[in-house]
This record gives sequence, C-alpha cells and structure tokens, in this order.
Amino acid sequence: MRRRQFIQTSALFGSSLFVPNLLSCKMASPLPAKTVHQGHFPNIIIGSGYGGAVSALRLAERGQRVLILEMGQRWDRTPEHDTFCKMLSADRRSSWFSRWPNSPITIPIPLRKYAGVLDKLKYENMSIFVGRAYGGGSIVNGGISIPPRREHFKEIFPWINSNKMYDEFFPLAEKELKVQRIPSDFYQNTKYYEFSRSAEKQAHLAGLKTQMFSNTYDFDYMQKEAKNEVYQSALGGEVIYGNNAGKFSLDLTYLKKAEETGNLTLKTLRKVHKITQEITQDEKGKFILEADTINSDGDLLQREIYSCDKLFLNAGSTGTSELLLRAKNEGDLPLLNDEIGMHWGPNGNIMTGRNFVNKTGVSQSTIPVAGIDMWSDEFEYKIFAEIAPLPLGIETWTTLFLSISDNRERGNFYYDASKKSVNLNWRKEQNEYSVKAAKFLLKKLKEENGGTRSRLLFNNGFGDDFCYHPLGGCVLGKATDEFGRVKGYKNLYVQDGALIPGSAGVNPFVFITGLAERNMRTIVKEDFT
Ligand code: FAE
Repeated sequence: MRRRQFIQTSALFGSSLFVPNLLSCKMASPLPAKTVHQGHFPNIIIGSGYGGAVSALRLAERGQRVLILEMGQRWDRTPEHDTFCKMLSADRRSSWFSRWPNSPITIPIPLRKYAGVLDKLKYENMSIFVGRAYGGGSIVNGGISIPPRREHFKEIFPWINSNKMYDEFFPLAEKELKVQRIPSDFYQNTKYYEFSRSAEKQAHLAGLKTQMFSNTYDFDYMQKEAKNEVYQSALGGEVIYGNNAGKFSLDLTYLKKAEETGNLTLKTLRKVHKITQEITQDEKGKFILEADTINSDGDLLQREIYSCDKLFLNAGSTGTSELLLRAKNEGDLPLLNDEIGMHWGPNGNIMTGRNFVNKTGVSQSTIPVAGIDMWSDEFEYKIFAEIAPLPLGIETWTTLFLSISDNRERGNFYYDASKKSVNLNWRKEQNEYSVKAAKFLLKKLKEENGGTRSRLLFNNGFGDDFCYHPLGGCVLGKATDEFGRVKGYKNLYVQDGALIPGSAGVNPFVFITGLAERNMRTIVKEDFT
C-alpha cells in the first residue's frame, strides 16, 4: 500500500502536467486542464466555515502562516448593498450551480448555473443545505446563536470538562461571533416580529414554554432598518442567500481578524478533491492536495497541487467526511480508522407550519429570535421549535417552525467503489421520531388554538427530507483524538461540524465554534512548539 501511495505521490509531482477535466459541477470538457504546482505551505485549511475560521485565527495570531482553500466565492459587501440577492427575487447568486433557487420553499425562477452561495446536496433520502462561500454557512444562515444545553453536551462528550466549556469556550465563541440579544421593547412592539409573537401566544395558551435566543445579527442596525434610516436587510427580505448588511458573518469576525494578522492567504473557487501523504521514514510526511480551480461559471481553469506540513480539514460534516472517505478508500490515506463517515445525523431537523390562527404580518424580519422549548422529560417527544419567518410580503396567517427534535437515529457516509462516489446511508424511517415530535407539537398547539397544519408546505406539512444542520462523520474521540487530531496520521486535524455525532440539540454553530476554540487552544500549544 505504501508503494502504491508513493507512486501516486510521484505522479502528482512528476512531469505529467495534463489531467482530464473531472470537475463535478460542470459537464466534463473535452479539453484537458493544466496542472500547476502551487508550492509548499506550513498550514493549509480546507474550508472557511466555523471550524475553518477558528483554526485560521488561532494559528495566524500565533504567527503561523496559513493558506485557506475554499470552494465558494468571496462576497465582500458593496456600499450599494448589491452583493447578494433577496429571497423573493433570487437570481444566479443564490445557488451553487443549480437551475432553480436552492431553498426548502422554492420559488420557481429559472437560473443560469453559477457559483452562488447556497448548495443543496441530494442524497437518497435526505437533502442537505450548505453554504458555499468564504465564511461557509455563516453567509447563508439565520444567525441563531445558542450554546448546547449542558446536559446534552455532557451526554455527548462526558469526558470533556464542561465547566471550562461553559465558563470559557462558549462565551469566547459568542464574543468573537458578536452574538447579541434583541432588545425586548423592540421585539414586543415592532410589526416585523408579529409572526414570532403570534406563535408565542399560541404556545402560551397551550401551556408551552417559549425561549428568546441570541443571534449574530446587529440589532442596533435592525432598529435603524425599522425606522427606515438605513438599508433594509433582515427587514427587507434578506437571508439564506446572504445579507447585504446587518449580519456578522465569519468574514466580518473571525476571518477578518485572521486576515488582519497578515498571516492568512485565501484562495477561493478551489475545490480540493484529493489528499495524499508523502512517504517518509518517520511518518511525518507532507500532505499533498489536489484542487480544481474554477471560474464563477464553473469552467475548470486548472488543476492545482499544494503541499503542507499541517492540514486542517474544515469542509463541514459533508465535505470533510467525503474527503476522508475518498482518501481512505482510494488508498491515499489508508491508515484512517473505520470511524470515518460514521455517527452522522441531521440534528433532528424537521420543518412544519400551522395556518389560520393569528395574523403573522405582511412585513417580517428574516431573523428568528424565539422558539418553543419542549425539550424536557415531561413531554413524550423532545422538540425545540424555532419560530421561523415566512417573509412573502403578504399576509399568510401561517406560522412556520424549523424544529430540532431529539432524534437518536444515526446514519453514515460510505464510499461506493463502483461509482467512485461518497453517499449517505440514511433511511426515510429514521426520520420517524422527528415527524412524531412535530405532530406532537402541532397537536398541543391545535388543542388550545384551533387552526390547521400547513399541508401545502413540504410533504403534507412535514419537511423531513432535508436538513440545515448536518453533523458527524469524523467524530471527536472516535475518528480523532480528544482534540480533533485525526487518528492514523500526524498533523492532520478536523475542527468542524463533522466532530459532533449527529445532534447538537439546538442550532449548532455556537457548539461547533466553542468546541473548535477548545481544541485549537491545545493544538496550538502542544503541536506548534
Ligand atoms: P461550513 O460552515 O459548512 O463550512 C465548510 C466550508 O468548506 C464551506 O465554505 C464549503 O464551501 C467548504 N468546502 C467544502 N468542501 C470543500 C472542498 N472539497 N474544497 C474546498 N472547500 C470546501 O462548516 N446554524 C446555527 O447555529 N444557527 C442558524 O441560524 C443556522 N441557520 C442555517 C440556515 C441555513 C440555510 C443553513 C444551510 C445552515 C444553517 N445553520 C445554522 C447551520 C450552520 O450554518 C452550520 O452548522 C455551520 O455552518 C457548519 O459549520 P462548519 O464549520 O462545520
């Protein structure tokens, strides 16, 4: 196996400078793409979401030179506020090489394929939405910022000192992410949160608890939006395809700070598809990466070869799992263990809605700030239902919930040798708990409020075949050591959502960020002497 690896490595660095065009996002072109050697870097990070951003900042501020390879584009906001498109007038910037806007509630606008911000990965029984951009999911997400419940965290990682997590690393993550709470008087009085107050009212009548939560949206800015003093982003129908103002995404927080050190180099529109390791006597060989460089229309420009001493894989649960499974099964990193690809879950995601109880408002903020909390042993099913907006610009009398249930089912990614592709093993029945939990929530609300299930939305009212929160595939303490060092290889690290086994119990990015902060503290101290 080592000999085979050596031959592969030599081929990458050898004189054969032409390879076929195999870029997945475009049909194979008849012309071969040129292969260009980009040289050696001490540290390479693949992916610039939460795991990648924390890794970049903590390495760069330590004086380490870092290269980020990111497959999406960089989207610097313009003073004209026209970087991103709005939800209702989606254009090609909305979606990653798709003919239609990628959204759970699709507005059928035909698109020209383009390197837009939201991708939808279609596996057999589950579609996964992910951000494709410098800043990863932070560019498209709703900014909901909640640390995991302590009991849930302790159940998942009983061997981590939870006091340190809750006293130090989650607060640090929240500070760096600029997490904040909506002022109560604004929430209670503005027309833009009528949809949320209406759902809370229904919950309280049904004897259910609601919870306000924090967000990475700038609520001072939002209050100015409400007074029409500034450009309207959250109050102007922007989210999921990017916010032209107001939201503190990673490119404005962690990544900005990392760039300010002068130690960060960024290369976007680079999709890494192969990782190998050079053979040395001491098993400390360089990692060698092969990446496809495309333009924003998806044309393959060239294939690039990079090498590095230390490699940080932060391509998200799906991306990291895929890269590692490929490397293991194609003989490039054969010493990876059998935990790679395992313990995957959609965070119990389920979407549902209710109609005809209260008005929910013509003008809705796109930023959720409250939820119904039924995550307790007193209920037959544990579910946390984020009250989501439906900002269609008309009165819909519809309350939408993006819920997280305590679904304990786990799937796994696997390598299909016949197709040379990575697939997700997740059966439809594995969503049963989530659907039952959503039904339970709707029943409770209906008993005291009347109304109907939103049968026209999703599959008869339950969106159980897609998720926003993919988690797992390279779980901390199983596929990696207790700080994210991948077992089997020195100097190979994972710090993203792949580390968390299938469920965060709440929206996951504070969990991912806090955990990466904890792990990087040790890695920077111990592995960079
Ligand atoms: P992620 O942010 O996905 O970053 C991975 C990066 O790697 C991406 O930029 C990829 O383009 C890049 N990449 C992947 N493969 C490659 C490759 N082969 N080569 C180069 N680059 C690659 O990973 N969570 C919350 O906590 N609150 C919310 O309100 C919330 N709302 C959401 C709304 C939407 C529409 C979506 C899609 C997600 C939402 N999430 C939310 C989930 C959250 O964004 C997600 O858990 C994190 O972004 C995951 O962070 P990672 O670092 O794991």
